[in-house]
Amino acid sequence: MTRYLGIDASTQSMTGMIIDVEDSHTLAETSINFDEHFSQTYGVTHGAMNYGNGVVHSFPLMWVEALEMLFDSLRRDGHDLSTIRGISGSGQQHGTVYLNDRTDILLKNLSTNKPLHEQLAEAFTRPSAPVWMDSSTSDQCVEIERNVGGADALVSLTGNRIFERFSGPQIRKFFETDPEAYERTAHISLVSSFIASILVGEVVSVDAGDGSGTNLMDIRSRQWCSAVLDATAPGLLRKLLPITRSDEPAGTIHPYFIDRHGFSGDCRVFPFSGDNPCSLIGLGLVEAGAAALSLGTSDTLFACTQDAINAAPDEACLFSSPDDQHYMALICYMNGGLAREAVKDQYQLDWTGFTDSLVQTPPGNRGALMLPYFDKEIVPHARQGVIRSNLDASIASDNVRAVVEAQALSSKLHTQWLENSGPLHVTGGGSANPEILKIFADVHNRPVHCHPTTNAAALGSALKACHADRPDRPWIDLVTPFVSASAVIEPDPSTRAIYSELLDAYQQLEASISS
Ligand code: XUL
Repeated sequence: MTRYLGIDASTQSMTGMIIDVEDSHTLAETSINFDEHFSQTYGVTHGAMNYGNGVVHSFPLMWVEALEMLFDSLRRDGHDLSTIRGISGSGQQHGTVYLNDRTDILLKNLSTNKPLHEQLAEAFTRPSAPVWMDSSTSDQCVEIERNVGGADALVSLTGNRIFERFSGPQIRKFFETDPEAYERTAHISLVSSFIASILVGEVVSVDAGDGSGTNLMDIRSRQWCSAVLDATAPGLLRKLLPITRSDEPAGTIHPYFIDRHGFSGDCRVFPFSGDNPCSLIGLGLVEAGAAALSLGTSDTLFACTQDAINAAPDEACLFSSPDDQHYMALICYMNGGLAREAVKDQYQLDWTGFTDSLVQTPPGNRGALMLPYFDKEIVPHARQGVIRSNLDASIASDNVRAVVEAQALSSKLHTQWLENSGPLHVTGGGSANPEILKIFADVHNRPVHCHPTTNAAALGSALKACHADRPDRPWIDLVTPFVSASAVIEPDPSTRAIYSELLDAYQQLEASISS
């Protein structure tokens, strides 16, 4: 058996990808969209529930239902799950799942008589899970930083400044607002390790890739950092399992999945990681230097680095790579896919109309600019509110170009410290649109490499499962046949001066609101 399954539990959908590493072939790629299936039952929009004041949660039981639907869908499409040798996966980063002391027994005793979500309904001390879009923890960020001895102390320990969406501040908020439920919480999982736990039938560890998105992990030792745990919430170490190596099996698949979905009893589950760390692998960034752009619900720009970078600006994050050797430096935008969609909806366009607008408008938009803060922004840290400069709000096409150019200009402006000039590898739903990519290629003045799949996180997960199963095979040999560019978009030299001028104007506009 040479087949591996990668599962990506992302913000808006759950995707499964089956690869065969013998002939380097993708056999299946299927997604379950949360809004399509669960907007009625869980009330989600874009996969989450926005409660206002920066509070954004999603529902672990919804992910459980989606997981089963995914397996049903793969089987309906004719895929024999008994041929899968190993599974790994990824989850939207930073989200936390709060489990009570009955969870171990519920997971262990899963029975095929009932669907999973009914059996796990009593497993939570909190029915919803704060996700990466939650920005309601500013007070907790200040408190944790102060408790640790300041921002610099936290960076030197964890590699990261404190971020509202990171798990540490979210956990502290839960402890402060519902101490009784926090006390009853036996385990805190991340989205990634929660899905892996269900497959194995016991609560399993997070890997260092996702552990680094918690503000709780020592970035060098790749283990929990007791000084930060103590600064965050009491008794936290007991609720977190030790961080695991990526190639350490989490366990074999629980008999529930053998009986109900036809998996083989030999199928092993390997640690899941974050969606961005898995995309790093799925785009082939297993050697230092290469950089990538993910145009998903969030937009992220990241690079594989040899060392833990210390010179990064405050807004940058540093994660461990799931290869357990390298690191990844990353910036993350709140106003990515949802900002593009907001403009599309505001002007009552469909995606074809959105793309036509990009075709009809000139590079540089005649100097029109937008700061597309449809929601509070992370890079730079800015409050909600769309700002237009020389941009007529009544002209749909100009606003479409303005949102995409703003995203490209901002990602150029805020990654100059990366000193990275090679091609940009792209993934995420937005990367299926060549007109969007053209703007990124021109603004960054570097080629954009498109990949055969826009689901690099799921592909990276499947590749991770294979590597953990056969650790003797070098990463580069494993990933190369899966990641060769399917198209290359070269920058248009005639736009260079236009975008260089526009970048200065964008920088000034951004600076004018940050004071
Ligand atoms: C990264 C981040 C998002 C989520 C959702 O720091 O918050 O990219 O991982 O994809």
